[in-house]
Amino acid sequence: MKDFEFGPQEIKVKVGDTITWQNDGAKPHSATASDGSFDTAIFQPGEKKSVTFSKAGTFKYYCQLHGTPQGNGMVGTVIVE
Ligand SMILES: [Cu+2]
Repeated sequence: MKDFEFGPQEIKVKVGDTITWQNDGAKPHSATASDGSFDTAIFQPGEKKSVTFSKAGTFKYYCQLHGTPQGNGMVGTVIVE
């Protein structure tokens, strides 16, 4: 993540995989699932947070500070296969 986007914006992983978000921006950010299934909480520049995906599905997520659960602003998608 940077200010103010996730890269890549969409990622495909397998069930059981772990995604690590690294905050390479100058502002705090979060990766928060729109359906509430995961949340890194807000974390600071230079920090990393990991989430393991144990269920298949398409998970939209957003930054609590710069996006919305409806998909506006700083948002991304995790596809778990
Ligand atoms: Cu943010």
